Amino acid sequence: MKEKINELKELFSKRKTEAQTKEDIEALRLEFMGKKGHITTLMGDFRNVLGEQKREIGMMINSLKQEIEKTIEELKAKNEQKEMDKRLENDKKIDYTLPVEDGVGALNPRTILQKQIVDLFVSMGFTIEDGNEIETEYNNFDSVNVPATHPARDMQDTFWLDNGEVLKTQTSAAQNRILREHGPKCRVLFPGRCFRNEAVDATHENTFFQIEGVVVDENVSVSNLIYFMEEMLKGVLKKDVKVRLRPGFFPFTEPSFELDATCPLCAGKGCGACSHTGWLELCPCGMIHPNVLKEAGIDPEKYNGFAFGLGFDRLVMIKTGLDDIRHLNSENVKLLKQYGTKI
Ligand code: FA5
Repeated sequence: MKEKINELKELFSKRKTEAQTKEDIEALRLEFMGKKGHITTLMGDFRNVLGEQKREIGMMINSLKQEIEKTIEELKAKNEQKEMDKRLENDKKIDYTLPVEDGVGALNPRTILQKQIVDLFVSMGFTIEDGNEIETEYNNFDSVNVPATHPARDMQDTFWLDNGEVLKTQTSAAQNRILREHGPKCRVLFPGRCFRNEAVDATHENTFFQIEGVVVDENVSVSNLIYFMEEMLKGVLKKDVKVRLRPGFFPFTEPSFELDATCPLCAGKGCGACSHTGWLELCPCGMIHPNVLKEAGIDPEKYNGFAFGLGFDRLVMIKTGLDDIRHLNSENVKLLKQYGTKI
């Protein structure tokens, strides 16, 4: 039996030098460790060893088995490293500076539209600010007059983090911070990504974009709001558009409105896109609620203002005729490039 073990040891030494590829190593493993392998057979024979020899032979088999297992693992690791080096060496032969056949991606139509809107508001004296994507519950809800018990919270179900913060549901989440920083005489525009726990369809995404604007001063009126909205839409749609306000409800504005614009596709005559009404619902807005001003340290007796929150994924759809909002979050570069040219 001892002789047999030594023979196997020598055989393994010879075989291991011949194992060059992944397949060779696997064949070697099966030859020695497989169900019908040499070591399995040896273990079977071991049952017949008697008395005193049992301990010594048992130790020899065990030591051989461990050596084979260890060597096979080492061979595998060495081989993987060799293959990785080969792949890296081949990669070096790729010239990443050569022009790509299909071109190099494109700006998302949303990004192009955001830049146009931002430029328009800058020309009207607005400062541009950024908002956080993760917000405190206070900023997203309480600071804009939506306490925990307010039913309006149900309309903006969102993703909550373990620490009690939320993925912001609306750009209005930045209102309190911005009003505190800019004080009572300000015109600020703040675009941002918003998140809601939505049933996704052609016009609803769980991740979408809004552009919010606030103007605070003495004697701000609804006419001022209409003026800025008309200017923005004329600039973006490159058409003469009229706007109208319908009553709406938001806890952070009073009065609140839904702003409609004359349909840019039929110039208000009525078509499929506007359900033959001649109007498109575009942008919720209103006069900032005194509680919101007070919460931001602004005296509502002396100052007032308006705010609007434009969902601009939908404006992209209106402007380009894109039929499904989900394309805007897709990786379909070809389609996004094509629709980007329509902005
Ligand atoms: C708001 O989010 C308010 N914060 C807007 C506002 C700001 C009102 C300031 C008054 C003053 P609303 O939930 O309606 O309101 O969303 C505003 C816009 O975001 C919608 O008109 C729509 O264009 C867009 N929007 C909302 N939810 C989604 C969604 N799931 N997918 C795509 N766009 C959405």
